[in-house]
Amino acid sequence: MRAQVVIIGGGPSGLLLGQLLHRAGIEAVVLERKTRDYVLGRVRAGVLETGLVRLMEEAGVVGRLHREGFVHDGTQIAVGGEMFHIDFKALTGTPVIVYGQTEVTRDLYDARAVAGARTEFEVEHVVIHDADTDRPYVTYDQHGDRKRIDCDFIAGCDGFHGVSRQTIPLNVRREYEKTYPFGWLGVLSETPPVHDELIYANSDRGFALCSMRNAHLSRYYIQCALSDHPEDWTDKAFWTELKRRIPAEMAERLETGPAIEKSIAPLRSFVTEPMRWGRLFLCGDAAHIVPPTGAKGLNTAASDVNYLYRGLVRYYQDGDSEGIDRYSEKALLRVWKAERFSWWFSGLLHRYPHQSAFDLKMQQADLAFLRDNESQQRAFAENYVGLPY
Ligand code: FAS
Ligand code: PHB
Repeated sequence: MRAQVVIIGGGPSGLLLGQLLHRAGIEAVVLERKTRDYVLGRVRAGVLETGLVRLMEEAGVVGRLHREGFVHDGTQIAVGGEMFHIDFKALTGTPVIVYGQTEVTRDLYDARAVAGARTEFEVEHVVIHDADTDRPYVTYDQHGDRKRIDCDFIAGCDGFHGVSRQTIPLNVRREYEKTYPFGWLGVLSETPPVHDELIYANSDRGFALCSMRNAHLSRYYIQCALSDHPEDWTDKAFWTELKRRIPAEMAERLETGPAIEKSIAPLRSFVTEPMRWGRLFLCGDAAHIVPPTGAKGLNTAASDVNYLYRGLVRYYQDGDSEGIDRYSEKALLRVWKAERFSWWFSGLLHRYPHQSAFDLKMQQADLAFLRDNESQQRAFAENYVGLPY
């Protein structure tokens, strides 16, 4: 079999790239390890930058997003029981959209099915061959049969644990990593959000985040020990701890309910360079990971897709390879800015083991500066709503 582009991974990166390429008349096959329902069962990101929304518009997949997504003009930052607001709209003219990654992925799968574009589920043992030649191909097993797809290009959209990054030889790859000494315990509950904006909280008991998916579905997180497991936390224990970390007024009005999903995500900053090797291009979590504090994971995957999509269109339509040749350089410029913001924002809000009294004073001064200084708030807002592509 042959395709112009093979996309490994049917998460948001792979599906968004596939849909954009399809609309440009470029044939791409998506290979996904799991089933559609398994992929949709993951609860992850919740905040979309307008850059991602514009790409979804270009992909022709924004009906539900515009109907059901919440436009947020700002966010709340809570410090030791007091809250202050950062007004994205006033500071940058740009809002963010709150719409779950699960729904983005669902919309993209539905669009792909309507377009009749090819997605192979439950593939195993994907191997990338000859990526450093002009005749690459991919082999994989599916329901006991070995299959092969010859192609022009391969997009590695298979996340942090995929095969794509590992295909790039160790003597070519440079990896940068920082792990964090805590995780996020997340709960999804069929309860109304506690506030109409997100609340990021720095409390002396640790970080907490109050988010949402819609008017009847809320998403909450608390910083937890890396040794914790979701089953260590009863719903009651979770709600009690969350209430202790958010302002009293919010704690009083918080509506609790059964957790319909409860999971722990470790936090990591990670980047691999380069994001291209021959005919193989890495996109999204396959190339980089951020702590979810700044809501940059999904959104930085989208900017990768933007650069790769436009580079491939230029190649196929104009025979001009400059876009794909500069892909890694351009994508990494924005990746590192998202890494910096996510690292900085995580340092501002979390309590670190062995934080000295001086470190705590620095954190509090940083928070006070953000509260009191308009230019610091503008810099925050510009990063949060999304730096330009
Ligand atoms: P994904 O990991 O989403 O998708 C990769 C796909 O490739 C998966 O469907 C996988 O099954 C498939 N795959 C893997 N190996 C394969 C192989 N060998 N062959 C075929 N297919 C293969 N970001 C935020 O902004 N906010 C958050 O709150 C947030 N929470 C997160 C919580 C968790 C537990 C995790 C892991 C990530 C979280 N993220 C969050 C980041 C997340 O949203 C990612 O940035 C986003 O999923 C990136 O999308 P993809 O690059 O498509 O990778
Ligand atoms: C979420 O709603 O899941 C969410 C929102 C903002 C973040 C992280 C996660 O920074």
